[in-house]
Amino acid sequence: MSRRRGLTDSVRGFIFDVDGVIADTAVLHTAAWRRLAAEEGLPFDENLADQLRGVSRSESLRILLGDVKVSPERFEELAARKNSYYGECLSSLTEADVLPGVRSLMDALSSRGVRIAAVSVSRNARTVLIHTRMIDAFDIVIDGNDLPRFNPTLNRFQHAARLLRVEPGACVVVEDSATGVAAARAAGMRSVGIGDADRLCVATVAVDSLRDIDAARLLTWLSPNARHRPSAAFCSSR
Ligand code: GL1
Ligand code: MG
Repeated sequence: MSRRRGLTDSVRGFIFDVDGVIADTAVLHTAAWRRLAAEEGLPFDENLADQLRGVSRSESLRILLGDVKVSPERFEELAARKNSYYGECLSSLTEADVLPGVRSLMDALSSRGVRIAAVSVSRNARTVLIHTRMIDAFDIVIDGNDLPRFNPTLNRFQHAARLLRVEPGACVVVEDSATGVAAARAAGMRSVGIGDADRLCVATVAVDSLRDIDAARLLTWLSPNARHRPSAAFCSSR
């Protein structure tokens, strides 16, 4: 079997998404969008919720509005209202909201000398990391507030790799969204998809959760020539 171009056996960087990976905040975003949609009489279902996962606030609102045209002022008001609904939930987040398996995997990776980043398109991601007491566990943190000042020709994971000083082929992205997994792939990185395998079709490895995931076994699954890896069924290209 041929080795995939650019991927190395040694993994030297791990890049964790925040919402739905470090804490279960993806469901809080969904609840806030659902509440806004209900108030505005806009359709909202599980399919749409999945489409919005991992997508920035303004892009999410554009998707939610569909063909409905609004003025720039009203657009801002709707985005701010959604953010205020999300903010109501944020204040009650604590370290008990860190998802199972996250800390032990990060500890095991750190002890192997792997550099670790938190990267999110959410402008609230730093706040999530502060409330859950995870902020100091990362070598670098990038959130939605940082993205506008980055070179737009590189995606957020490529920026993280540069800041970690690890080449993309030695980085692994942990993501719960299809858009995030696609961005990792575009950056030339392997990925661990968390959650519904159908949504994470192109992830290198797909698992329900990080609970009980052993770091050594995970690194074996991520090896370019792994013979076995848990992945999404019915997906041919990875
Ligand atoms: C934005 C969206 C959320 C979610 C996150 C990424 O967060 O609004 O629905 O997709 O990006 O996980 P925020 O509004 O906090 O910038
Ligand atoms: Mg996410």
